[in-house]
Amino acid sequence: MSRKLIIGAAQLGPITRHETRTQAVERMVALMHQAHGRGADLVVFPELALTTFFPRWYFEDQAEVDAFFEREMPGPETRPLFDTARELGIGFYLGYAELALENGQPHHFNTSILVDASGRIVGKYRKVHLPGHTQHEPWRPFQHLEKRYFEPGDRGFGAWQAFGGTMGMALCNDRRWPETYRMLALQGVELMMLGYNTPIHYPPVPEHDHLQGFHNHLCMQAGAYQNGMWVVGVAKAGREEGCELLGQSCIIAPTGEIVAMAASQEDELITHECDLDRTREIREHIFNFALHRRPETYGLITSPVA
Ligand code: ING
Repeated sequence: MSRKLIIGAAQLGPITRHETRTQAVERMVALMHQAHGRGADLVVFPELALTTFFPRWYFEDQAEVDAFFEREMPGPETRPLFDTARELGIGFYLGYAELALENGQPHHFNTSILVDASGRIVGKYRKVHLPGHTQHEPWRPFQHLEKRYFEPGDRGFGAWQAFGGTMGMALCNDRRWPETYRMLALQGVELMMLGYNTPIHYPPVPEHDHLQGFHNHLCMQAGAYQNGMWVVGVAKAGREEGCELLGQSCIIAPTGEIVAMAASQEDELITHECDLDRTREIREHIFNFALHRRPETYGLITSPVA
């Protein structure tokens, strides 16, 4: 029996600072209905999909920062996503800012969850690679304070049996690091999904601004091909609070081919029928890990930087 999944990549346009979670959720529910009309089994939303990308601003007051975080998932404002999942029989990936109380202590993570077609959370991932900086750097036209507002993910890279296959999750900057894909592939992941918020302007190296789209696809296409995995990358796109965010959400086959891509910088659904068994032509041949990998020669990769 073929294991074909119809995947929806649900790109979001800008979310303004004062847009409510309810408004953002309404936009996402509309995209889930659209996906249902195309027979989708799973819809992937962006990173931090419930609010504007707040790490672009420097906040002193932790209460102001915490206002962008979710203390419960689902909560009253996000429950309609879970209800819609159950009603339509569609799963979803959601990126959001997680405020977790562990041993009575608050912890802040850049998080994604995987929810199945019955509305149950089957997996949670906390972003490993946090880009940006921790202190206010006024020389920048906008900040990128993920290292200030989030703790590094404490759960590593996970794999979950769902939707008839092995699913994996990542978030934004993770897609630039080859280790992300390999860690998932070594766990048998056949389809990995990730959301991103990527400013076109990269203040430390502005000469790369015109290459953001190229680098975005380069990383995900290479990761897909070198690990024989479907890769679904979904943007928060467009001019958000004065900051241009890259769009070009896409679905990439295990061959590295982009099989679907968004054409706008707004809310847009793209879909593709992903045959999970197409991972085999790569995993059983050119990147057959058991036959060809030489981990005994790769020790440096996991040793800390000297
Ligand atoms: N955003 C960016 C990303 O990795 C960035 C940060 C932008 C890094 C441009 C390098 C160049 O896509 C997040 N949220 O990680």
